[in-house]
Amino acid sequence: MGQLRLCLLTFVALFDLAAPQEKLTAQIQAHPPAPTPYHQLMLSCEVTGDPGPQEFLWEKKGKHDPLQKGPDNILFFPFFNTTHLGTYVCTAMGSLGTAVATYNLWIQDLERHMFVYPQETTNSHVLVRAKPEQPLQNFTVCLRSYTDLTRPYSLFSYATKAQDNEILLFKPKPSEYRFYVGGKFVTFRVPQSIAESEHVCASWESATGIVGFWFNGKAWPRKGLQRGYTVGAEAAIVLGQEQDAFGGGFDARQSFTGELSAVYMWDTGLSTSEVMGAMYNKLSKAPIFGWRNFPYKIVGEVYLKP
Ligand SMILES: *[C@@H]1O[C@H](CO)[C@@H](O)[C@H](O)[C@H]1NC(C)=O
Ligand SMILES: *[C@@H]1O[C@H](CO)[C@@H](O)[C@H](O)[C@H]1NC(C)=O
Ligand SMILES: [Ca+2]
Repeated sequence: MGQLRLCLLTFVALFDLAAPQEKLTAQIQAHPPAPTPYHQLMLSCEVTGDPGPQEFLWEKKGKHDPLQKGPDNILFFPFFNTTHLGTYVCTAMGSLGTAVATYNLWIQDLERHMFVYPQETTNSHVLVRAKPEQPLQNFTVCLRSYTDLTRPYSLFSYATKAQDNEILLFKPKPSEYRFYVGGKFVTFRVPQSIAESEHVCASWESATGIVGFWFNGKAWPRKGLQRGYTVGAEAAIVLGQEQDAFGGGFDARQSFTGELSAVYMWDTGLSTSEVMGAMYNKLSKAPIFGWRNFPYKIVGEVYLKP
């Protein structure tokens, strides 16, 4: 009897040891998510599964010496430049074990490239693989387009699960841009150009509801929209199709054909001189994502061409 009890106790103890413990995991995150040359950049090593004190070892692949070791989970670059590109490894050591995370720090400089949408389709688009870290009170979107379409088309479609037209830059006809925030829109009339590319920026500020619009670098009279609104951060961002559902619900009759380039989004407003900079891919503010580091996925028939 006593032996059985001992046996049971042993069994319980063994079972206890084998019980699944939360595993220590690490992940590296970049802030801002799209690194911009000559701006500051932070890589943070985020650990889950260990509340205790930790130590972080930062290394770069191909470099012999460790970059940093200590309790700091942040690797800081005051002026990020191309010499910093490469693969970074963070080893987090805690009371519950060790976890390793890697991060590929890259820049795809698209300065002389554009997305070409050769024909009307129901599905072809570019999916932007970055989004704001937090809901937006301010933002600016800029891009350049070149098309001979005269029917309506969508350039920049930012949908949340709650609102498919959370942010939308839409051209209903050649002489008009429509800019939506939270499902409501304002209209900007523009000169009708033939065989000319058009650069536009649109900005919005929640505190006043003021919408800024720049056409080929010139500021248009400001308008107002959705004062006090907050733009959701959990977004599907699509170039060249209009979303009527989160990540889908496209309509070929609103699809874009032609060329698209210099796409940028910031979580701030811009001045006219900053808009002019964006026209030439010269930035003075780090964007959420931008043409100099544009994480994207092509779906269907869109080509990246010089
Ligand atoms: C990049 O930054 C490092 C400092 O982190 C500096 O020594 C180097 O000169 C910079 N390179 C360029 C090309 O700006
Ligand atoms: C939004 O912009 C306004 C005006 O420039 C500024 O006062 C405010 O702090 C900004 N809000 C955020 C969350 O950045
Ligand atoms: Ca829509």
